[in-house]
Formats: sequence, C-alpha cells, structure tokens
Amino acid sequence: MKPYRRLLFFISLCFSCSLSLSQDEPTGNGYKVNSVHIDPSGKSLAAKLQLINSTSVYGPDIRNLNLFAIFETSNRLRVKITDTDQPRWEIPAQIIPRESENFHRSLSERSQVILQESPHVLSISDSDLIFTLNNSTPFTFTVTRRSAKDSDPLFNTTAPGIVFKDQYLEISSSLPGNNRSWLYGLGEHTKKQFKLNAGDTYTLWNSDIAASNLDLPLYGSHPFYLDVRPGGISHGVLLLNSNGMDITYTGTSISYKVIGGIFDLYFFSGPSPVAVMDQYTELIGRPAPMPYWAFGFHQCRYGYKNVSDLESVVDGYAKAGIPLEVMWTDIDYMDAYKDFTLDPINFPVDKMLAFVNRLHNNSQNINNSYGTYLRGIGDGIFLRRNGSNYLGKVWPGDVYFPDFFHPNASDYWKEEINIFQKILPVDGLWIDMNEISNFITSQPLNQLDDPPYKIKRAVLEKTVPPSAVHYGNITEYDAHNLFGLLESKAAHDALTNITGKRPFVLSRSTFVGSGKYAAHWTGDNAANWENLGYSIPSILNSGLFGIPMVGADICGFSGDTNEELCRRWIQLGAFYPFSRDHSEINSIRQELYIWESVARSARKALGLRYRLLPYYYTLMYEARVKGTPIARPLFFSFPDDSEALEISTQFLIGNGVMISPVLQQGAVSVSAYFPVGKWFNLFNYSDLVIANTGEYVRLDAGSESINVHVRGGNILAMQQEAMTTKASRLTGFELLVAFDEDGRADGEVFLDDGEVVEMGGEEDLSQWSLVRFTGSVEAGKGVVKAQVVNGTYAADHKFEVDKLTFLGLETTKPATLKANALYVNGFEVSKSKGVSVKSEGAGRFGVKGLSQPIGESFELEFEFTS
Ligand code: NBV
Repeated sequence: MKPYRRLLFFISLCFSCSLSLSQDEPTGNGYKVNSVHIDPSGKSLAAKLQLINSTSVYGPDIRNLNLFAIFETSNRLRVKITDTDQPRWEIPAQIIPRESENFHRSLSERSQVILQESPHVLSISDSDLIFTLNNSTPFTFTVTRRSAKDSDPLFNTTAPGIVFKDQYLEISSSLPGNNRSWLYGLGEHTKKQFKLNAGDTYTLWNSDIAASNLDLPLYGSHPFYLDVRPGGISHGVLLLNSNGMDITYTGTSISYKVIGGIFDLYFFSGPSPVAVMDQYTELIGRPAPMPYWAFGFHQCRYGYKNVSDLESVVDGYAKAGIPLEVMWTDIDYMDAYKDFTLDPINFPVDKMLAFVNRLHNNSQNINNSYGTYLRGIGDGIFLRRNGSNYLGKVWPGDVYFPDFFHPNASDYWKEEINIFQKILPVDGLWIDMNEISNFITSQPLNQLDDPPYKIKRAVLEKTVPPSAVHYGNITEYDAHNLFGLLESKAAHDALTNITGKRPFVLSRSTFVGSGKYAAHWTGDNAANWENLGYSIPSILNSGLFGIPMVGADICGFSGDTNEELCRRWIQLGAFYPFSRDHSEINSIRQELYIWESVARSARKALGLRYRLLPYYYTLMYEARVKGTPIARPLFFSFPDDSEALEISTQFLIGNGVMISPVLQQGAVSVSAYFPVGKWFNLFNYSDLVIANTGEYVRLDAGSESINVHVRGGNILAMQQEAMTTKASRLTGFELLVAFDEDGRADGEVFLDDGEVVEMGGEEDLSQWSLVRFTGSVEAGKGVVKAQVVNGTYAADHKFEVDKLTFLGLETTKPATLKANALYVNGFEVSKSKGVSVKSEGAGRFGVKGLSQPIGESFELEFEFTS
C-alpha cells in the first residue's frame, strides 16, 4: 500500500455615471452634539448628533444620528454611529457575535438627558484607552492612550467631521506620520511590502482579480489595521462594516469612504502586536484549529487529466523521496464543472475510490439530472433578483448561487456534502470563486447596482449584481463581502457534523472572522520572481486578519515556472503555514520531483519543516487560543526595533524561528536582518549570528539552501522527518534548547491526535496535552524544566523525548565544552545504559537515548566545563 495520502475535494461556487466632485465641494458639513449621557459606571456614553448643513453630493444626509461609545472589555472600545430614526444594515450578530447590542438600545432611550461640559471623556481605570467626544462644531472624537498621555492620539477624527448618507459614509482620522506610526493590514491586496504605503487607497470589495495584480481589491475584505507607534506600542482599529469601501492612507491620515451600513469602530488597546491579535480575535472569532495532516506538504494542479495522472504524481513524489501528504483535485474531477459531481470518464467514482483507498463498496452512481440543483430549487435556496432566481454564468454555464442567509441553506449544503461524502469520502473542501465570481456582468437595475459614490472597483463587475436579494430582503449590496465567510461557515459546520472530525476548509474569499472556519491561500499568483517576494506580505496579512493557516501557490500559479524559481519557491514555501504547490492548466508541470535540484531542495527544506511539525502544530494551538499568527512579521517578537517594522522579505515562524529566503534570480547570498540576539542556523545548529544590536548580515545562500535560524531564548519541540505527518508523529522527540545571551530559554508543545474537533477542549482532558519548558544556564550548570499543564494524552500515548540539544551554552564566546553529568529528577542518567551526552560543537552538546516521557513533569540538570 502506498503511504497514506489525502484527497482534497473542490467546490467551485457554481450552480447551475458617476458624480464628479469639484475640488472645493465638501462631501459633508458634519454634525453637532445635541445631548450626551454618560453611564454612571463610566463605561459607556450615548450622544445624539444632529446634521449641521446638508450637501448635495452622494444623496441626502441623514439628519439625526446616535453615537455610542462603550468599553466592551478593558482593552476593547467600541464606537458606533448610526441613524437615530431608521434601522440600517449592520452585520447580523449571528454572523459575528457582538456583546453590547442590547445595551446600546437601552442607552439610546436615556440619552436625551444631560449635556455636560465639553469635552466628554469616557475612561475607566482598568483600560488604557480614553474616549473623548469634543462638543465642537462639527463634533469630533479622539481615542488616546492613558499611559502615553502626551503622545499622539490613536484616532482623531478631523474636520469637516463625519458624513452620513444612505449610500455614502465618510470618516477620517489624522495620524502622526512618518516614523511615529507604522500601519499594517487593510486587505486583501497583493503588495510589494507589508507596511502600508502612504498614498495608497485600499478598496474593499471582494473580487475575482488574480493575486498577481498589485494593489487591486482581491478576494477578501478586512477593514482592520494594526498601528505600531514608537517603542512598539501597538493598537488595532476595525471598522466592522461589510459594504464596499475605499480606505485612503496618506501617512498623516486615514479616511474611509463607505457605500453603506454604519460606523462601527473597534479599538484594541494592545499594547503589543501579540496582545492586539488576542483582543482582535477575541471579538471576531479565534482561528479554527487545523488537522495535523494539514501541516504536511500538498500538491495540486488545475489540469490533472484523470485518475492515473493523479496516481503518477503520487508515485513521482514517492520515488523522489519527497514527502507528500495531500493530493488535490481541482475542478477537473467534476462532471461538466458541476459541484458535487464526478466526471464519469476521467475521474469515475470507482477509480477515485480506489485511488483514495476507501472503497465503500456501494454501487451509487451519479445521476444524469443534477440533484444538487433540483434540491436547491425545491428548497428555494438560491439568490434572487427582480423577482426570480438570479442566473449567472460560471464554469458549468448557467448557474444559480446558494443564499447562505436562507435558514435552510446550511442544512441543504450539509446534505449535498453528505451525499457526495458517501460516494467519495474526501478529507477536506476547497471553496473557490466565492467572491462571488461570475463570468457575466449584468445590466444595472437600480441605484444599488450604480451607487452615487464609485469605489475603485465597479460593484457590478463580474459578480452577482448588488441588487440581488438574499433571504430576509438583505441585499447583495450590503452582504456581498460576506459570501465567502458564510460559505466557509456552512462548509466547516457541515464537515464537522458529517465526519465528527476537525474539518479542513480552504476558502479563497474571506471576511472578518473567516479564520474561525477556514484556511486561505493567497489566490492566483504568477510564476515569477516578483510574486515570490509578494507572497511574504500576503501571508503576513492573512495572519493579521486572523487566518493563520495560509500559503501562496508554490512555484507560481499562472505562467511557466522554471527550475531556479521553483527551487527558491519551495525553499520558502516549505515554511508557509499552508504549504501547497499549485499551477494553472496552461502552464508547464511543476511537481517538485520534475527537476533534480528542486527535488533536492524540497527534501532539505521540507525535511526541516517535518521536523518542525510539533512546533507548527503548537503554534496552531497558540493561534487557536490567542489569535497569534503562525507566520509573523519580525516586529511581533521585536516591536521596539524600528528596523524590524520595515522588513517584508523575511518572517518568523512563531516567536523565534526566522526564515530569510532568496527572492532574487541568480542570487547566492542574502542580506538578512537580525534583530538583537543570538541566532543559530537550524539546519546545522552552528553558523551562529550574534547581533548585539539589530544588524544586517550577508549570509551564504547557495542555490539549494535557505537560511532558517532559531533565536536563543527558544525551546523547540521537534520530531524526525518522514514521508508523512503520521510517520513523523510516531518518532521520538528532540528538544532543542537554544539559550539566549542571558542563559534563558522557554517554549511549549501541544499534542493531541490531530483530528479531534477541538484543540485543547475543556470537556475531555484525556484528548490532549500541553507541556511548558523553561531552561536556564549559569556558571557551568544548566537546568531544563518541563511543566505539564495537562499530560494525559502524552502519557497515554507514550510520547517521549529521545534527544536534547543545547545551543548557546557559553555565556561569552563559543567554546568546546565537556559534559560532566546529567540528572533527571535528581537521578544521574549520564552513566545509564544507552544515554550519551556529548559535545557536538562549540557551545553545544547533545543528549541521546533518553526516553523521558513528555506527559510527566521533569527537571533535567546538567553540569559542564569548558
Ligand atoms: O479551479 C481553477 C482555478 C484554481 O486552480 C485556482 O486556484 C483558483 O484561484 N480557479 C481559480 C478558477 C479560475 C482559473 C483561471
């Protein structure tokens, strides 16, 4: 039997004159404060706002507004501004649960009472944020940081104040500018650099635009940014709004021009980037745990011809000795590109079943009439426009689109997946084209299809028209950006329910909160050197948006790749959280075994990735509980290093593993930035870089190698490389203890079976383990402690540490050391049979043959002399 692989199944979402403004004409004249009520607890404030003067552009102004400000938690401030008299579109709380909805309503009833002296300050003692409402004409508000009183405000709305019309909302804040504020986020866009670029406008309207295009609105919408101020003091800002918008960042200001909904702003106080992510994902939903196998290597291509083509790829990987965990099928497997069907000629069910080695021996077959369509019609599940189902065109030809707002939609979707699952039990779902992509652009029907303010993407273009309606009369105009999120949720819930296991869903389109349900790939990049580089900002952005399981198409999707590019791409891509090679039908084949040098690079880079699987998986757990991205910008670990804030060509995996890839054709060295610390090459544990302050170091990067360093201060739990994640999981553990300049290190490891639905669930403690490690070394004596937070799973499954490697033992310069004695829980083990303690080079020694259970707390002491 071939090594166990997985088959991923693909669902493509297919069922069957602008006003010009003269320079000086304002879009609005702002509002004044009519009344303010501050709750006696000091936690919330409600104000009535009144329009000062109307303007003629973009439609009539809304006259009366309610403003609420509330500390929802000590580190989260919400500022919501909406129409006093008419309900308006807001993202339903069932989609993204919010806390203070009812509270706002009750406050608004009381808010006519007091008009205190201006300014009105909202501050609570346990929050670092302060909200100030200025009773100026027009009114403005600011958010400041208590602990940095005299520093620049975090958010500071500027004259002429806000504009609030039915189809046009505008709000701006001044920013302190260059070297006093660094912004990241606002996506999804492909960008040359991670840091936002002054002068850019970010349009948010989910679009099927290839990721190879710089600075255009891509598949997802995330109106969230992280703002880092001097010293690394960070906060986050979310405008929770699903309507189309343009966000312009000038460096000294940010302004939002939104075509609907309300202002619902959230401020997250940080003060570290990691804390902002914790606070942000606490609101929008923590990232979905991914199955262990999903961290293996994936191979995909649009254009695999038939089952034997798939088989030959699997064989190719096996022969080349390159690990392959997941084999994907793109739309090619479908019958005339219809969801939930199999092509009876090239991908017949029997061969597919044999291929995935899970034959259920039932004689089910695909029916000629398209059941998914018929059942959808029966349930009235499709999106409508102008009184009938809206007919679009995608791969199969004429199609209808399921309406995930319909109360029966998730059951319908589950049933379709279930029916298919019974025919072919696949391991995951890939949902593509869910922006929603449409091959046709319909004629405008009304003002929704042709809004007065034109965001920088025609809202009608190649999508379902904004005038289409969802269940409950929700217009596509308002809900467009939510489609991918809702489909991800439906697919995630369906898979969990059907399989009883942790689901894997890969979605192209995303919105705020998508990470709770799905992984993401960055979309259709191109096989060229520029796109190799862009992949770093793109994956870092996804992490910032709360979708840590992300990767770019390795070796490039469109256009022909080449040996050198593919080699450099697998060297980098082996370390993406989601590592998948994928290419387009018209491009040459690019499986990693095709070129010898690529194969050698793949074995090397993926070999290290597989050794790091326990580390990646523990980072998945950290993402699950705290929202910290798996792939992080350097400044997440070094927020006060202003150079780190600029780096877009390197990234960190977790806290302390740094990837410094070659991104240029022909280069055999790389200039890598090293924040302060001791950095050890992870391939050979030596080639130490000691950075006394942050510094650039030129590193060799021969054509088949990539630089990966671990920073002193980290303890990594590693296992042995293997051809599958399952085989690797069965090998003994190695603890890599890399001491920092102060002789300290820490780390942790999370273990479970890799597919139980929750990660670290509270109900059944027998299903997982978490162990924390700390280490210190001083004057020839070192100690490593393992503190078991929950050890049941590791103990039951007899996970053991076989090997320990200590790096950076010397406190001054690297020296060859002699290990004298090793004790575990007070017993000397260095003389025990099978245990060896040896110097393995300058400043480092290795312990082998240990058999120390991970599920039990232990204390390991060692003595050495130089
Ligand atoms: O299904 C084909 C492709 C897929 O391979 C790619 O990853 C998606 O982003 N899909 C887009 C449809 C359009 C291909 C031009």
